[in-house]
Amino acid sequence: MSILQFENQQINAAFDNLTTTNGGYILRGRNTSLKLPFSAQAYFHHGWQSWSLAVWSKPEALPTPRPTILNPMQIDPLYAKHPNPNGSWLGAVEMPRGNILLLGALNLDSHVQLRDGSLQGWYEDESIEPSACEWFVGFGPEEKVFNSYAQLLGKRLGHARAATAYRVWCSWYSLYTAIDEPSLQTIFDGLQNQPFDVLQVDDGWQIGIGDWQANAKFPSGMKSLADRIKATGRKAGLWLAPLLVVPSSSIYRDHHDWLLHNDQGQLVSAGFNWGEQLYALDTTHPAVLTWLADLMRRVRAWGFEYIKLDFLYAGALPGKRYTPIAREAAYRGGLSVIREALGDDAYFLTCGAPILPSIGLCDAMRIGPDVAAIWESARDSLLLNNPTTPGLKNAIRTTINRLWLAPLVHTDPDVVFFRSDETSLTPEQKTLMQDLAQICKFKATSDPAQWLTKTERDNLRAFLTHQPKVEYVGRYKYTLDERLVDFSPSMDLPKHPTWFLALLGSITGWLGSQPITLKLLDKMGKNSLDKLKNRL
Ligand code: 9PG
Repeated sequence: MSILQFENQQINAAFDNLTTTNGGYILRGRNTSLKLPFSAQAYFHHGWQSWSLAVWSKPEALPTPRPTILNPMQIDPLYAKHPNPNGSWLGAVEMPRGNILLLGALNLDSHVQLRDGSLQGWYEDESIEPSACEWFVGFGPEEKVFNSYAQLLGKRLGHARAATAYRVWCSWYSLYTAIDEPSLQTIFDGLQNQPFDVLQVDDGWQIGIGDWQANAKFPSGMKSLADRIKATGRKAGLWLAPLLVVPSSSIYRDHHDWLLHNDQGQLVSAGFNWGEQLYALDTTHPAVLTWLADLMRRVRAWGFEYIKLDFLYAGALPGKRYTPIAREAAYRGGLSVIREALGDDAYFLTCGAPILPSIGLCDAMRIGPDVAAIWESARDSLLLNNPTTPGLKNAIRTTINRLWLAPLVHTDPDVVFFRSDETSLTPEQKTLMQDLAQICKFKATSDPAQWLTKTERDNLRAFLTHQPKVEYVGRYKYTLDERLVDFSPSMDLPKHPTWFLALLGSITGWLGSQPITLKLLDKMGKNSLDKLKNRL
C-alpha cells in the first residue's frame, strides 16, 4: 500500500506504479485498489452500454433486471449476478463534504467494484499488456473530477469529429416499424416548415436483421428514399444494426462461422427482439470486416450521411473469437473498420453501444435507454426491476448521469415529444425531456407535424431554433436561461418489492423469458402499429 495525497485527504492505494496528472493520479496495474477513509454514502453505478443504468445510489449491488433473456441487450451479461456494487470501467463513491473519489480505467476491458471498504479495479483479460492497464484516480468536487477523467480519456481514445450535433427528425418513436414509402413522404411534406437538418429513417426499411436491403414497403429502393429526403434540403439519415444477426437471415444460413460462439461451440445470445433470438457477428473475422465495410460503403453510396448504428454491444459480448483478443478491443477493431468505410464526412451516431470502446470513433452516442410516449412502465419497474426499458423516466435518469461524456462525444438523450396525441405524458414531463435535450445540445423528435396542434408546432420550432444558456448548478440541477430545472425526482429506483409483488415479479420474469411470450408480444405490437399509420 502507498499513500495518494489529495488536498486535505490521504488515500491508501495498491498499484504497480504511479504518475501525477492534472486533477489526480494515473496508476498502473492489472489490479488496483483504493482504501476508503470513510464509509461510502453513495456509489456511482456505471452501466456498460447506452441502455444500461448509470446512477448514484446506495452502495449496494443492484438487482439483476428481468426478464433475464434480455440481459445481454441491457447490461453487461458477465456481471449480471455480481455480488457487489460495480460498474464498467469506472466507479466512484460519495464522501463527506460533497467530495467524490473516482477510480476510472483509461483503457478497455476493465471493471470496478466496491468491496470490503475499497474501490477495486481490474482488467478482465490476461492478453492486455500490464503497461496498458492504466487508471485515473481523482478526489474532489464531482464535476471537476469527472472532467479530468474525460480529458484523459480523450487523449487516449479521441473525440467526436463533427463540430456540432444536427437537429434530427427520427421515424422510430411515432410509426416504429410501420414505416413505408407513402407514410414517410407524407411526414416529410408535413415537416417542410420545421428547421430540421436531418430526416432519419429508423428500423422498418430493411428485409431483415442481417439483410440490409430495402424491403417490399420501399419498392423504389434506398437511393430513391435518400434522394427524396435530400430534395427537401435536409441530410438523409439511416438506422442499421450491423453487428446483429437473426436466424431468419441469409448470413445465419450461409455464414455460420461469422457468428460469435462460446468456448463450448454454442452461439452466444445477444438477446431477443423482433420475435427472434439475436446473435452477434465476430468482428475479428476478416470476412466479417470486409462485409461490414462493404455494407457501410453501400449505405453511403445510397446517399445517407447521418448513420445511426444500433445494438452495437453485440460486437463486445463475451465469446471465443477468430482472433483471440479481449472482447472490447475486438469490438473497437470492428468499429474502426466501420468508421473508416463510412468516411470522415459521415455523421456517425452509436446506439446500444459499449461506452468507452466507442469513444473517438463516433460523433454522437446515445447515453441512455429509449424514451417512449409514457413516463414509466409499472410492470418493468415494480415487477421486473428493470431500469433499462423504454420510458421517459429511465431515459432521463441514465442520461443525466452520463453528461460527463460531453467533452468526448455529442450526447444523445433520445427524442423529445411535443404531441399530446398518442401519449400519456404530462406537459411537465415533456418539458423536462426537452430541457434535457437542450442541456445535451442534441435535439431530435419523432412527432409528425400532422400529430401536432398549431401551438405544438410553434413550440417545436422554438425548441429547434433556440439555444438556452445552460449552467450546471449541482448533481441533477441546471439552469436554462436562469430557469432552474431539477431532475432529482427522476433518480429514484424501484423499491425492493414486498412478498406479493416479489412473487408476481418472479412469475412475470419467468414468463418474459419464454421466447413464446416475447413472440406473442411482438405480434400484438405489430397489430397495434398498423393503426398508427392511418392517423397521418
Ligand atoms: C429500433 C430501435 C430504435 C431505438 C434504439 C433501439 O430491449 N429491447 O428489446 C430493445 C428494443 C429496441 C431498442 C432498445 C431495446 O431500441 O434505441 O432508438 O432505433 O432500436 O429497433
